[in-house]
Amino acid sequence: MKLSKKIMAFVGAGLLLAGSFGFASELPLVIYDDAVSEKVGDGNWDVQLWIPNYDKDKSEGSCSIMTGLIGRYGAFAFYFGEGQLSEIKGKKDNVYLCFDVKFTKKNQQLQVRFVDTDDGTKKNIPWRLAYDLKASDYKVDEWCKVEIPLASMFCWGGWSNITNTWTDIGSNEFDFTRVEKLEFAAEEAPVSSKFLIDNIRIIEK
Ligand SMILES: [Ca+2]
Repeated sequence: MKLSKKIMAFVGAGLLLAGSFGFASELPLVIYDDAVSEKVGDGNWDVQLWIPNYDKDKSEGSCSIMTGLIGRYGAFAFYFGEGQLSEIKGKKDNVYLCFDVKFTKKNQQLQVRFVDTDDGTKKNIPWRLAYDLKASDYKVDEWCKVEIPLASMFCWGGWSNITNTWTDIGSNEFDFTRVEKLEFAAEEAPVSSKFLIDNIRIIEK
């Protein structure tokens, strides 16, 4: 797992300040506009392309992210502090994950998902709340606005990196009081080409 300096500092702060690190973010929460927000950390693994794109090709502002070349199960992710998304619990029906994306190939596909914390116990399984993002559902080679109602995302289980076990889920047990990260993961297949993403945020309507 390749972590940026920012996320390393973030993890360190989380360890050092455990107990005082839990803060809730007001909505809307900007995760990325022209840079990754100071309110979140970021990291990626098995992602060969992840660069700021300052040329004209962005959906707004001065910069977007050019990414891609992601191996199967590779992902880029944005990390939250303990309890940072707890405000969403109870009003999920009015909350949306939004971003702008420009695909370059019709076969590009990612799973976008919130992932809960993992402590290796059955009490805190890292449930995934997911949406399958497929270029085939959008136009290619132009910026598209994606707006995902959190109520439409599906909870399909959890993989623990501590116990190396998968747990199926029968009902929606995803817990917004302990979200660790938002991942863009090559779950079904590698993404062997580039694409652009911008303006990632969580909003309330
Ligand atoms: Ca931008």
